[in-house]
Amino acid sequence: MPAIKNVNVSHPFSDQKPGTSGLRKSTKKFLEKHYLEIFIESILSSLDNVEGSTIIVGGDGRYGNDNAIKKIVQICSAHKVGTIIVPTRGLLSTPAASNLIRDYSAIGGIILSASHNPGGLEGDFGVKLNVSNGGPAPEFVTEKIYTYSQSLTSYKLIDVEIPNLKDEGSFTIHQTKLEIIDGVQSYVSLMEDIFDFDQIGDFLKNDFSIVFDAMNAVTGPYAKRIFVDRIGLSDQCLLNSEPMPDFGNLHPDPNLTYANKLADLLLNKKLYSFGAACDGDGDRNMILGKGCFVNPSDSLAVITANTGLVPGYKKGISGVARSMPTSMAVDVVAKELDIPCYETPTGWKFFGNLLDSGKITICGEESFGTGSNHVREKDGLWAVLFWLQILAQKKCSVTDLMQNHWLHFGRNYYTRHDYESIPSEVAHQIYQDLENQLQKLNGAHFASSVITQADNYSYVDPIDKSLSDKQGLRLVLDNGSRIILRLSGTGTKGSTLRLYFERPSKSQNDLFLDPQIALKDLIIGIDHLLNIKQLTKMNIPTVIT
Ligand code: VG1
Ligand code: CO
Repeated sequence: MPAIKNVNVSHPFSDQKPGTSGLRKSTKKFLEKHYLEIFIESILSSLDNVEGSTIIVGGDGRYGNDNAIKKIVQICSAHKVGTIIVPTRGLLSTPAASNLIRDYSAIGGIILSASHNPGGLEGDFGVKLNVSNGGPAPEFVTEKIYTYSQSLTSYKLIDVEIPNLKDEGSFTIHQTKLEIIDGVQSYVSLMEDIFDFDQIGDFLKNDFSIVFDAMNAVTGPYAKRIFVDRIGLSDQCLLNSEPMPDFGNLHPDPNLTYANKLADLLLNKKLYSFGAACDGDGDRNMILGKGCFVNPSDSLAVITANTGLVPGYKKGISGVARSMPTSMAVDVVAKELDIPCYETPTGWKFFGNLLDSGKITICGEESFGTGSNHVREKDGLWAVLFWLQILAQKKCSVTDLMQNHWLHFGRNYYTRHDYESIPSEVAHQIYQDLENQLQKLNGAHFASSVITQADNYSYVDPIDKSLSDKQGLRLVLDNGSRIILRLSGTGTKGSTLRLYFERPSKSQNDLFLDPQIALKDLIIGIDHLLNIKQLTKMNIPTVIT
């Protein structure tokens, strides 16, 4: 039997603090000697009951995926993990990982992904840890990992060759069983349990054309299995469906800027009735109709309003939750449905306790993320299927569905402006400036209204009572409008400033404006207050959602 090898490292790492969703760094940083290994050792040191346990390992296929998986298998076997489950080709979307963790009663999963960040040698790499409920590790766990990483000066591994990950098979490494499985099947079965594929198929084959863009990232194989093999559409409905280490140079962030080719097909050329895209690791989704972009906050509201049309939710939903910067469109729906609506900080980890305790069934974020209690992650393809099921039931277009929703519930105009990768000093200066002004802004006139609340958002988890403070600066106006300012916790270059604007519609005559026009006063007002354009030297944000 191969011996356990101890590897000493000359100095620990000081920069392995996980952000909003895992540890994200440039690919080159992760290739530095011992960098990945120390982080994995820190993860295993932080988890309880590692010996004899089951752990799921996979990633979104970006550069470094296979090598990282093999290293992790070597380190896990040195820690006497009982079983390691790896999907073929090492390809595993974040929601599918969440599902496998739950299916196999694993103590957790290690997902290799920097999500929507570009990949390749010049791009980013990342490691996310999900725990036994299938959800992202809560803050007290990530803090523990960070603490270990700052002091660890050695790690252990079993130095044997790991089989290639192409084919299914069962292997023994030291005392550990390595199972290479079909990673797609169990996720597809879960989707079949929730949705009526036959009804969706009949609808799509009758003159309702769809296109799905996997952005050369992880969702390609899942989408092929669902839409082509199972529902029976031609593979022409799939774009960029082969996962590539550099995502074919695409930036796998499904928004109007980075998924612009898809947006052009739907919004300008109007070639399809429905279009959708997912991000690198398959947890985000963008929904488009012919000539119609669905804002993710509206998507959450529409999904919540229509759960009765989806077999998996026919029995009813217990409640909903949204992240604080997400628009309050879903709050309006929850009120009518007479179910509770929770507000959490940004990041899926904050939904975990609410889902586990049964307080909510559906949740979502403005950042193209929606999900439910079927797993403990946001789920891109689930959201796409949800939309298709609603449309198949109602037999209507995306535009009609959206317009009817607003006519019934009113509209929360919404936009997010991102200033990406700006110098950190500038981002912090702008943030600090607003934070310093909070007190005096309370009660001040702003954009033809009055600020009734100006604070830095803090959250007490209703279940475990843990406190998360400094979660975003927020201005709430008398007329229900909100402006929020946050610094991103997922970027790897400089800092990214996110500004969120929202205003509820005033009447039935105020439903169909361009959001940039409807929110103009707020956008101009905050620029006057903080001088963003001048300080960032940018006339327009990098990304407008
Ligand atoms: C962003 C989004 C947040 C999301 C996170 C992870 O974080 O705003 O809503 O949960 O990405 O998504 P930030 O800190 O950059 O704003 V993913 O698709 O990277 O797992
Ligand atoms: Co993602």
